Amino acid sequence: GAGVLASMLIMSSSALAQTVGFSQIGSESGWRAAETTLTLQQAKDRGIDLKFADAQQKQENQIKALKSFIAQGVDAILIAPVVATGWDSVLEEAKEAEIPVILLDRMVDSSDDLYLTAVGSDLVHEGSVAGQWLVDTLAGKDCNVVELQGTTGSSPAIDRKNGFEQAIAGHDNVKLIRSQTGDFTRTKGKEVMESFLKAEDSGKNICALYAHNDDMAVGAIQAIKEAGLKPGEDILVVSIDAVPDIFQAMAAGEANATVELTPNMAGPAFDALEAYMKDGTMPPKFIQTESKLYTMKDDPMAVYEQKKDLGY
Ligand code: GZL
Repeated sequence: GAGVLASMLIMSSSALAQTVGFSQIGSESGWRAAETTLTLQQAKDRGIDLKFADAQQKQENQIKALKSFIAQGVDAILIAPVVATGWDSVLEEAKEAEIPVILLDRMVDSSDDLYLTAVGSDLVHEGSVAGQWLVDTLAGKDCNVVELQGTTGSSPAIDRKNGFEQAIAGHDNVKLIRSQTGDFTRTKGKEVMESFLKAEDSGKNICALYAHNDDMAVGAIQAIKEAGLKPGEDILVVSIDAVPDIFQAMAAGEANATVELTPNMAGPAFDALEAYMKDGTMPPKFIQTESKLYTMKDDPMAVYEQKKDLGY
């Protein structure tokens, strides 16, 4: 009867968001693939109808996806914003439509009243951890470092560069001699490393590589080997993400250190969304995930075994 129908309506309106639009950057790295796997799994486990849109690393595709989610009248939006700028107008449209937006793993320069919360790591800290590891490992030895940056204009590329430079500042033995974007991909990482090696006396002038993610490092390791040098020894390799393949490289002595980034951004995001949808609980504007340094001394094959089936 009417009573039952009414109670069902009340239940459904106060229940968790039923439909969530997810604008994902693409599948540029193993880490990104794992984040997608975990987000889809978490939505399924929580009974959320997730509308998934892959932007192939193009901002205009993300903006199109958000406009479409708004037109569909989704209950909430998740987005991993490929770059930090250019979001104000579409985020204002979502706000107008009273659709909460949650940022995953990258930040935007828009005012924080245009999103419910952002879930991610301290990207500057990650760069500092990588830089400090290199400073400590060198122990005063002179070292020319080359850097593979992430996607130009993305918050990880900006922040990881800044963090690394903060850590090596004041250590004149560590010199950053070349820095260029590898767009977070293995292919570009290999290509750019090849150009660095050619430009630096076939790599004899390079002592270390800092890559903003493991995928670019894995591509660069291939280039270093093809140049007849030993990655992990002739050229130290430090990067970020802690994907399974970097642990295989470490076990082979071809990579030295990585800073872990959890791919589980959706867990904290959906928890915050649930609380907000249930009774309007406002989450903090930034929900920080942990970063952990792994080196080749941390039993890399054991870590590889733990991570290899997590959807990377
Ligand atoms: C960082 C995240 C980065 C990963 C890369 O929070 O946005 O994007 O480090 C991915 O692997 O491309």
